[in-house]
Amino acid sequence: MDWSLPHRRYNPLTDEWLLVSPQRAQRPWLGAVERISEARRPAYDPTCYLCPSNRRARGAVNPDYTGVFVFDNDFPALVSQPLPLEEAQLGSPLLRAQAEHGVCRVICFSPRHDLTLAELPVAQIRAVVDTWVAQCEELGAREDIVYIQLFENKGEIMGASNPHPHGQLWATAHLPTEIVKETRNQQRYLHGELPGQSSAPSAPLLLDYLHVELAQEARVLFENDHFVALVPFWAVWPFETMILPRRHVRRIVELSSAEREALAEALKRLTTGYDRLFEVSFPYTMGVHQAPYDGEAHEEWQLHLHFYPPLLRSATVRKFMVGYEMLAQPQRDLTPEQAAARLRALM
Ligand code: H2U
Ligand code: ZN
Repeated sequence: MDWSLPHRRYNPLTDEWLLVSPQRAQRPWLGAVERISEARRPAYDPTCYLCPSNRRARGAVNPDYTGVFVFDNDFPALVSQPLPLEEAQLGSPLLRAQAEHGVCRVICFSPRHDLTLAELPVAQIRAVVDTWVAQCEELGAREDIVYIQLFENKGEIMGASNPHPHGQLWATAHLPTEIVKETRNQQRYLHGELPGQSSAPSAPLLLDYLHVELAQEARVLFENDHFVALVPFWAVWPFETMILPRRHVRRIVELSSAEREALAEALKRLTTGYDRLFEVSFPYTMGVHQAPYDGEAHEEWQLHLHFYPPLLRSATVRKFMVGYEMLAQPQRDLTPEQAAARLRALM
């Protein structure tokens, strides 16, 4: 196959296809140009609701914290008192609704208003990883919680409401859609039931995938003792990446101390590399995907992190997921291999 011609690629994690149109990468751009604010921020901002000792929007006062600080979101998308979870009776199988409840928390990565994850020392990123683990241990033990989504929305372009370095967690009583898809397809892979498989494999989908990528090298960005960063073969966003553990790890709570340290190093290296790409504090949505906390073993699951950055060709030109992509399927011009080559040189 000629990879410089239009083709489609399969995402086995979601059972979805992606259109790749490499010949189109040179098309001119007369559209929207983003404004990236690069003003230097103070280490402490008296008007920031995440800075230590400041008052938040609903009156709570932050402690004078020095490390990572977690609090219950003052404007949560979910409420935590368990509601009856039965289906509403709406008179048609086409009208389905269920009560949902859960926990929404904000995780401040550092007391420093002016730093990003990329700019924090590895020891502080390690403290963020340890906080993620502690939160999952606590919430994962709850009977009423089956999934914990850890994430960070970074940059105004991604809708982040405050530049103070922070992420969030939303923990829910139902599995969210992306996790349902990834669970189903990892299960199908382990049973040898994904399209193209002739027999059941001995390892989970993403562990076998990692070995393919390490052998082919074209999409690998860097490796350390316990993690590998790569541009997935089926990446949708121009500079989309994943971080994968080398061994079979289902949930973040299973990581050893050395693995947490290695994850912190990988996060530091990937985010600083991203910042060099367009010489701007690189916006993205990133998050941890892990097995449900529903009491099942989930041997099919492999822990991983997704980074979905919106920028396409410069600090100010972003990719839009509109038109054909909203109505039909995602499409990209730059190939994942081209993106990997550019990123690898910066890591
Ligand atoms: P984002 O920047 O990703 O929007 O995250 C900020 C979160 O902080 C957001 O979910 C919460 C918002 O509800 N928040 C508080 O909990 N308290 C506040 O005083 C302001 C913002
Ligand atoms: Zn702040």
